[in-house]
Amino acid sequence: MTFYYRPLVQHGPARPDGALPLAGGPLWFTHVEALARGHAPQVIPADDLPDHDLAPLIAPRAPLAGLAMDRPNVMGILNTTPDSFSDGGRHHDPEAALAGARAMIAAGADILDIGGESTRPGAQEVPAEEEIARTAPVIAAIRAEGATPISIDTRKAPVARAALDAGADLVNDVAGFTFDADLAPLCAARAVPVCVMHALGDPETMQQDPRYDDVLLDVYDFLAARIAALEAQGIPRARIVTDPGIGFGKTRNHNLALLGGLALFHGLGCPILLGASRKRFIGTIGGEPRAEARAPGSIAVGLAGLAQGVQLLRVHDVRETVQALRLWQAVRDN
Ligand code: HH2
Repeated sequence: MTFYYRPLVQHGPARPDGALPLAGGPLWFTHVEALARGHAPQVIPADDLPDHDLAPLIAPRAPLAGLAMDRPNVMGILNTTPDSFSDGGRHHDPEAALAGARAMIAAGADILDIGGESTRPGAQEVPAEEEIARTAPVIAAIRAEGATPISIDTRKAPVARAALDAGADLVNDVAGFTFDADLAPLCAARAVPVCVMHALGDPETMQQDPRYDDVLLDVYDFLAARIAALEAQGIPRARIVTDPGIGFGKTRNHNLALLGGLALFHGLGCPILLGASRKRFIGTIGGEPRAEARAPGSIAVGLAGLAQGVQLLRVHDVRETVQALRLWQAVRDN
């Protein structure tokens, strides 16, 4: 039987002797929830864990793209697409994209994620040349103005290559490096960090009745296998970020199960990225049909992620998220 261990994450000064640091950061835990397929979960002392299961939960994470991973970082979303689900068309024009980037940096974004292909449910594939024309000039223009780290959100090697040439620092693939066999070797050769995300199926069909045996454990196993594959292709674990892929082939209940169990993914030994911003379940549960009005629900979900030690929050509403994050940290550290 395979066991999976979810640290029961806590914070604050009432820290018992022997409490263990979560991923080398300020959050800590003394107990874990032991999970196994087909068995009831059990809470056990963290000291009872085998060393090889405990080590990745507590080891400090290396900085990525110049960002410290012992604290939360805000990743601002800049979609240079005409059709993204919440900000489609706003940053399609390169001048508007640059203005959007400047505004996010001024609002406190630690890193920007530039995308040129919508991956909303039902979206169709964009040819690589079109995606390059949308993203590379914007990346070059942002890079010309300063050193803020830039991530390219693409599934395609030619798009990533053009983005890296234009000054991007990280490659974020919503297909978990399963879409284009040339993408992982490119990232290995350029020695850049990557984000590997879980998706069930492709954007065109992924929301048509997604099913899992156990969503939390299935996504964990997928990410573990993808990380092993990337390592075999020359990308060390220290350069990999993981992401459970909220909304990618998931029902509302799947999303909630992943959000509740997020801390499990620290067991992969990589920083965790959470991308829930403005997604459909926030509208459904929060009663807000307009994607652009979902900042409050998105922040609530983001803070729940931070309480579980997530290191990167991918958000549309940078100013609002940065404000919430500062207050959350101030209360936590008081
Ligand atoms: N979500 C979207 C796109 N890229 N990357 C990661 N790592 N994680 C995510 O959750 C994620 C992602 C979808 O959101 P958005 O970019 O706002 O919309 P669209 O795909 O329609 O452009």
